[in-house]
Amino acid sequence: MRKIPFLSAVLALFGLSACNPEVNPNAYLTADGVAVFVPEGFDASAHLPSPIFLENLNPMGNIPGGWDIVPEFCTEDGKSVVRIHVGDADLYGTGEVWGPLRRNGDKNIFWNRDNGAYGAHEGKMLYQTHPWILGLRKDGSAFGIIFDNTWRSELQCDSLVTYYSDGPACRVVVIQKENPAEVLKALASLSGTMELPPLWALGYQQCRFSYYPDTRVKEVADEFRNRNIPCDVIWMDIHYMDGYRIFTFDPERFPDPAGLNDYLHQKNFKSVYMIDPGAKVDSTYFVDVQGLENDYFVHDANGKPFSGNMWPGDTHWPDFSMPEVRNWWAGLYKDFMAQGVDGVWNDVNEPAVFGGGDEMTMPDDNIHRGGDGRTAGNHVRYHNMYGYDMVRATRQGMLQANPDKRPFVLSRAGMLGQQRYAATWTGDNSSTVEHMKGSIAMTLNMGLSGQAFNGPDIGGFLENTTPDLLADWTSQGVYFPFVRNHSCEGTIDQEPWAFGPEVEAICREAINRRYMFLPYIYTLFREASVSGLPVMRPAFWADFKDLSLRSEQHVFLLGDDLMIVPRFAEKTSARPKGDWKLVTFDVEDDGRQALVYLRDGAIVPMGKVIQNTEEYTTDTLTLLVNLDENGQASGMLYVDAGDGFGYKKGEYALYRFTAIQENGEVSVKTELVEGKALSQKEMELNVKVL
Ligand code: MIG
Repeated sequence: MRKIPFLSAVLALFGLSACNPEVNPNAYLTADGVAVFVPEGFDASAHLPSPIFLENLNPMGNIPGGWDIVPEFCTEDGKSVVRIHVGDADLYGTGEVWGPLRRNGDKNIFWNRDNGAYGAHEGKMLYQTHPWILGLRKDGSAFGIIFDNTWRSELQCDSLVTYYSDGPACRVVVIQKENPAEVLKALASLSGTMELPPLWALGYQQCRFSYYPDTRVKEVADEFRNRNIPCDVIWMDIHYMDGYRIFTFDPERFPDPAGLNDYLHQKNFKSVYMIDPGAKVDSTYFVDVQGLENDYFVHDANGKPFSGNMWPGDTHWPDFSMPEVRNWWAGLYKDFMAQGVDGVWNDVNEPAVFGGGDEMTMPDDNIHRGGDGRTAGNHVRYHNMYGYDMVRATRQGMLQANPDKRPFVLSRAGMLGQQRYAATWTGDNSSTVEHMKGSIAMTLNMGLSGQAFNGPDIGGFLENTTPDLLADWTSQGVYFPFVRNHSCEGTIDQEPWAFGPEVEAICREAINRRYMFLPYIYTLFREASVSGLPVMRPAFWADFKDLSLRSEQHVFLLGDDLMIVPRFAEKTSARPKGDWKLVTFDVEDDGRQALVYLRDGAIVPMGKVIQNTEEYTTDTLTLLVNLDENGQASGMLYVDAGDGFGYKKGEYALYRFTAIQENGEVSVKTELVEGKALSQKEMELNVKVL
């Protein structure tokens, strides 16, 4: 292990204190290329079991010589500090943050926060906590750093990475691999992957705060079908509830939720409903009554149920750190899902509290009682885990209610490890060009932080969108993993047709393309669920050694094979080298659609335009082929039922297509590489060589 004796001296030169570093913490290897550094006097009861990891990090040997990413632990001004020298590596990841893709010189404050327009703390303190850095050296080799910590903390990304925590010193896990893809796979093997979502969750989704009453929901759904704009999901925000009471329906606005859901299902829509964590303080309301009877709510410093102000007025918050509370919470979904609810949206689970001090949350000295090996602790320890513990209970409840359906949960708050339970979005952005452009880096960095399934509110949430913004954001947003148009209460309409035929046509065409690329996108989701690789990838993914791509944050890749160039970035972006070919469509270019390029050597399977995923089929496909210099190309296709768990029992097919050009003729071979053919018919393949 390398020692850094000169470091203190160098730091002193810059006026920084190295505060008596412990240069030799207890350190060991836990897997190939994965080292665990344990600070002296490590207080396991304040940290373990870790929410981040699937298993204990057991020792399997010593750290090999030459290991150059070595944390140094110390305390300073009452904070636990970790410093790590990372040289001139480019830094990425760090979860959800407003700022550049390349994180060097920037910071994160990990204290999950309701942060409208990313206005507070310059957007460095958002809704999620991923104390994680992906480092990429100039030679293309890579490392990952996990601060195994839930306590309030702060990360400064410089050549000397500095991490400050309000809690006792935490373990640091360092991954070293030959490239970033291998680092993300190692992260996934430690922290888990997203479970394969239902296919419908990959479709286009329409939301607003809020569609009500139920007749308005039906109207919106009908508009999509009448106008031939593909759509899979309509979202129900808080106004469907009876006085903001979770697990209830407003008797006037939504008198017949099962009927509404039937209506949507008949038109091949799915419904997603919001469930917030807080329960209205109300002695006639079953959730509050049960929670109080069983002492399930978070305690204040005096050991009494804490109450604060939220949408329902006076509110209690379930203590999700307790296993019995999670079981109770899971059980609440049974009757709710039985109304024909398809997906669940867990919002404000930072938890946000109106009037809750500077950061709009509960007091630091509230008590979470823990369990399952976790000791009781105050809010400073449990805050960043609150959403995590909530959504794992939600997922469990959905599985109990519908054991044969893949749960779809969307969560606003998050924590590294939460990719196992829920998808996420980037919270309350604004309808501005700046936020549209910046949403690309945000979504990319979440993908580089283990959370493949995420995306922004397309069109922008706060403030009125504009025709141009909606057109441009939709045109690029359809290539994000999560594709949902959403806007705030009080803003003008933001549906694809809201601004007349021209914008509608642009949005329709973009959404059509989402659906045409679904065979490829679903294959990428499956890959992400197995390996932990992101669905949406930064441009530098095309060549880890190409230094010109390290800061490119507008052009991005979908998987390895498609490059997406938003129109605003057409002339200003860095592009990966290679013979990428423009994908053409059967319609005239409207000048707004993001440009899509196919990598040389790649085959991407495409379907026809469909109106929703109920119509999805892989019986007939177009294979887009871009032959490499040797006249060859290949690509993959994953096929399964699109929902349910048959795939876990082998009910899936993974195909490899290989194209070869010989004597001017291109022939394509299809091989089943995993699983089994699910259809009797052979796929009808139309080959389109670009
Ligand atoms: O306090 O449910 O980020 O998407 O529309 C605001 C209303 C609560 C915040 C979410 C937003 C949602 C809104 N919610």
